[in-house]
Amino acid sequence: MGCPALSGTEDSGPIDAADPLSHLSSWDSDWSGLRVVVAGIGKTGFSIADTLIELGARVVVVAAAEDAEAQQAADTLRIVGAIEVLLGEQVSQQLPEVEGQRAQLVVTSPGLRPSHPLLSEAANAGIPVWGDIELAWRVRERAGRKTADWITITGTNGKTTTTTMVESMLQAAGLRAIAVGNIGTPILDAIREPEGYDAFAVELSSFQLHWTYSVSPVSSVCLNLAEDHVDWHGSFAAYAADKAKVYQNTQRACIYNAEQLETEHMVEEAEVIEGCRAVAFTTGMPAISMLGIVEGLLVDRAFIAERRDSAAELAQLADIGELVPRHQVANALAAAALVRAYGVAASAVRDGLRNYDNGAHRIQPVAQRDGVLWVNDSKATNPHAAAASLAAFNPVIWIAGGDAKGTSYDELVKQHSARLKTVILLGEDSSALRAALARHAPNVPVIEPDSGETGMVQQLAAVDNAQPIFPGPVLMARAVRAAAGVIADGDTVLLAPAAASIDQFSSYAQRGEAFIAAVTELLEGQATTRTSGTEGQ
Ligand code: UMA
Repeated sequence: MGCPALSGTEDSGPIDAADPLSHLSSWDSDWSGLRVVVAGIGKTGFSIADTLIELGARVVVVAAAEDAEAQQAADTLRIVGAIEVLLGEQVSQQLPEVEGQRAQLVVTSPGLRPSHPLLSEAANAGIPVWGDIELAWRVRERAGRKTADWITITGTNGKTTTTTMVESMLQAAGLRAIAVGNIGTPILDAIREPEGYDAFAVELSSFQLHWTYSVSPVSSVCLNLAEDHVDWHGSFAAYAADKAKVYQNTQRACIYNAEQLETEHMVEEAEVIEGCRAVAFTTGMPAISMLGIVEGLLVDRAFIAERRDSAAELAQLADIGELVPRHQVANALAAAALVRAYGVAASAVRDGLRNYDNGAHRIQPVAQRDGVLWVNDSKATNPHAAAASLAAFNPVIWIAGGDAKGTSYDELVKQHSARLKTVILLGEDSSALRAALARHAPNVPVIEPDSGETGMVQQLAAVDNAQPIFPGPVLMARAVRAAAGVIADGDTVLLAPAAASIDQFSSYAQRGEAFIAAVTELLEGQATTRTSGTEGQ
């Protein structure tokens, strides 16, 4: 492990071939004059550039985006001291010089693929490439400030839930803690908070893990592994290898999923700090060194002295919430294991679960009427996430489809075909899902809501540049009406797209809101029709 070797650097001091910038290991290291290119000017890129400028580095920012938001961020960075900010698709394809010289470091946003021309150019020139997480690890220590401990969380699904649960448990233990990373708050923003934190619950995407090298968390987990983001990583094996990096250098406990052997193998292969333990979570009865479920209780057989023949009660299943699918129990156990490794008391695990707010768009019951349950799982942006919510209901009218990100639907459809009553397709190109349905669920009716008017909606969007109009909400209303045409007592109408939203919506949140609005309108409309019908009789 380590950064690519840097050839021909003019850095002073001894050069470690594996990490030529190893002397940059705290906020108080000498960052002044370091020539850095920052790639991307979204949330992450801005936080990277802003931090490096504060540290005295010479920073050039480059990004493909040219919209108003990017321009505004560029203006701000120029004012605070960026040497140059270069925006535009073409200019973003090359590695710029910094004040006429080659950069000594590139710090990239997670959205850029490793094969991106700018990053390939850096790698070929032997310039180290870090992500914001690596930079954050290097600057986490600062004289006169509290240094936060890190608990790191990755996995194909359940990251956000588990990260939020960890945050809630840490806070219940009286610690100043915050959820950061892929969840939405760049970690560098939290690091620069003047008051400092005791601990970070760090959600890490595979993109972010790809560019980390020296992070050393107190405890870490890869919750599960299924095919996702193959287009970014190039292959499933490369994706899995990046996910496995979450365990590197873990100090106290690598937490793995006893029901997914791949995660155990990752722990076996990881280089960890001496004394670090491997601890599993299971939704079944726990063996020694595991957390699991016994008679409706979440129990710990890992972080107690008497673990050979007893278990400590942490919480009741009801503490997690009302509608508790199995994967949610797994997330709660993983979160509990992560914080127990950190020394959090059992009562804080329970209080953290009770306080935890199961955010919107994750298997969110929207309405129940005439024996039909309407459920919003817009957050299910890949087949593995959709499998978890499909498994919770039967029979299902399934609203699915969107940007498939190059993944395959065969396994998902094969596994759940028996519970499908009707499938309603969303998405600009639903061919992959349609083909999988034809192969593995040929008798299940497939409805494709008429997309005739969306061309017009898109044209409108082109005219009104300031306010992009997405065709998704119009199509969602049609999908919901189509579902209403086939429902019967006992059915669940489930929005679990198994795909990203960006082809037709601004975000998964907008997709979920559109579903809720369409269901509400439908049911309120029905109520009005019924009332007026009764009046007329
Ligand atoms: N850019 C380029 N060239 C490219 C791609 C992007 O120049 O080829 C530039 C864009 O012009 C723009 C910037 O990069 O200026 C955007 O950077 P970004 O795509 O990395 O997005 P950020 O706004 O920095 O948000 C990122 C995460 N986004 C991605 O990983 C794609 C956010 O996760 C995260 O919340 C945020 O950092 C804070 O840490 C989002 C996500 O979709 C929610 N994550 C994926 C997932 O969860 O599945 C991985």
